[in-house]
Amino acid sequence: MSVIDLRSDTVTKPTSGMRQAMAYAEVGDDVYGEDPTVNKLEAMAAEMLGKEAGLFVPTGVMGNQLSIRLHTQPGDEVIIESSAHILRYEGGSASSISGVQLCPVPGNRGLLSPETVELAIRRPDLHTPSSTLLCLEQTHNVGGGSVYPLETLHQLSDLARRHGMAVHLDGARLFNASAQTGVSVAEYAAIFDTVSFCLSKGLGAPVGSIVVSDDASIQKLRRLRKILGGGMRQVGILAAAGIYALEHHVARLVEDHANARHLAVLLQGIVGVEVDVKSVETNMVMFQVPLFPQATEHILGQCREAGVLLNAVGDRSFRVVTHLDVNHEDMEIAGKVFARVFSCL
Ligand code: TLP
Repeated sequence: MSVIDLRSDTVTKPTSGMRQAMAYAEVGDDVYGEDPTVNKLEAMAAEMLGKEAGLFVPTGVMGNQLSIRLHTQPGDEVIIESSAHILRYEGGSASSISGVQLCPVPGNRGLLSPETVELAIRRPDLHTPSSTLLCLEQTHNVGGGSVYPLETLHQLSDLARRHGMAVHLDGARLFNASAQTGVSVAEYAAIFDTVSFCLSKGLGAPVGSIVVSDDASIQKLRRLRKILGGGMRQVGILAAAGIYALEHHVARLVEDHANARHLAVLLQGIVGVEVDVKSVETNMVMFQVPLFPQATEHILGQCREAGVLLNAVGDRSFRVVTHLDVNHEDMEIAGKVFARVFSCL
């Protein structure tokens, strides 16, 4: 039985075209700056996002954490939405690596408003930490792939700058946002000092993220990456996958969004399933089955046995994510599996 893996868009496997590109990549020692394929990917990403330079890093976590380290001093406070990936899923690394504390601000589907951020920004005071960085997430993972309107991003960034703060974007899925709104990734990136985005999610590369910024910041980030053990050698083999992803897998993201919407509509037709179809903006669907008699683990097990993998995000609350390795027909099959599993409702 073939498995339909909807746990995350991180699960995709490289296509044969991508593997070919990896196999024939020109390589060199990237710590010496001599890997032509890495250099090409970094330049390409910087150009696409309209920034001076880019840095290839192994993971989205590293992209975020290097950026936090760049913008802060130990004891500073970082303002962040309370369900942000940096806060929930990065192992507390902002405090262990940068010695900062995170100030969680509640958002609506993960999206912050300027009014609530304004209240959270510390005013200069002997007693308090300094608010030096605002981190935003686009699209927002726990928010269900939600997308900030461009206007709100401008307002938040203007506000932060008025208070002398830097602004970082965890843009793990920035290309999904752009595919949904038609706003270019460069227009989004222009609002931020640093932007990290992932090649290994919707874009389908096996590994890698990029941080883009100005030349001076990327130089500092390159050193910080080395310090944290992220200086890689003949890594053009991986960068080639990233280049392939940027060349071949950006335009198709709208298909993932259509598949997610389709699955949400199928879920909506199942008695006892709570899903807000309107809130499905990109490649994620969040749904709940609050009255299901058995526990979350049981539901996951039932779906797994029927060949569908998904993740729980809370009690009887689930996330499904569409990506390169699933298609419209898989949505139909998954919809039928969910209907069967939840048929006792
Ligand atoms: N998200 C993963 C899990 O870690 C939850 C997923 O399956 O969605 N920023 C955002 C918004 C992310 O969603 C993720 C990964 C990261 C950063 C970290 O990326 P990696 O896994 O490459 O370190």
